[in-house]
Amino acid sequence: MMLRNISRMMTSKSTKPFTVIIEGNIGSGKTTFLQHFEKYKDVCVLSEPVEMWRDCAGHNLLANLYENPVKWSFTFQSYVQLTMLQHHLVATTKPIKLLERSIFSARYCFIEKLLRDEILLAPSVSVLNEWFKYLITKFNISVDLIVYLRTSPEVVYERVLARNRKEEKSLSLQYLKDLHDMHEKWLFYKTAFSCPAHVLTLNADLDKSTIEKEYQKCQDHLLTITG
Ligand code: DGT
Repeated sequence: MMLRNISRMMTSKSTKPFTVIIEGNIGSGKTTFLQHFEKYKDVCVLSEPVEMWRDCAGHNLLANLYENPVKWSFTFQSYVQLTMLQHHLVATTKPIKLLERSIFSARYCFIEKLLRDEILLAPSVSVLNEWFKYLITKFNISVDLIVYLRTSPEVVYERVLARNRKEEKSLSLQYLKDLHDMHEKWLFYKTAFSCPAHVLTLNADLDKSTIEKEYQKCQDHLLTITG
């Protein structure tokens, strides 16, 4: 069903790449997923702009965020929104474009959580939201498929501890549980916000040695597009 839909889209006259956003909790394996697809010549892979967040004209906004969320969340989310928009707008001649996260998860998961925790207050969220609505209507940032790397919070917590990213030292299991719930409501149960595309859910609790069969499910869909 899905394959037929994608093929139909690709045989239409549009030359826009088939655009896939890769979503999932912190530590769900988005980077590893993207690395798997980097080897295909028909796929344009755009990793998340974390390095830009660590160096905005010399400022480490990611570190600022974790050190003092009340002070820096608005600044951070503003920059995330800009850098995500830039990724959505990257042009490619390749038929498939994969993006790590999106302007949508920034708005629907992270900003929403910051609002619920009262780290961002309603007026600040309103400003970010007005920008969000303006950007998604004025720019062509349409998405054709969402790959949801579904995990359990306990598993990603272990991974976050193991990778030991210096900015993330204060990340708690509770934070990951809350963020998991935001993703679940948006992408799995579909009870919060709208999904900009069909969602393909993969079991991303599997470790690197067994996750290939999950990647294969996505690969089957995508590589059919290029014929
Ligand atoms: P992966 O490959 O699935 O392990 O992906 P990560 O964990 O490297 O990438 P991601 O996007 O889940 O998170 C990178 C860091 O940036 C992490 O500390 C969470 C933070 N982050 C990403 N997007 C946002 C956002 O919109 N708002 C906030 N507050 N933090 C964000």
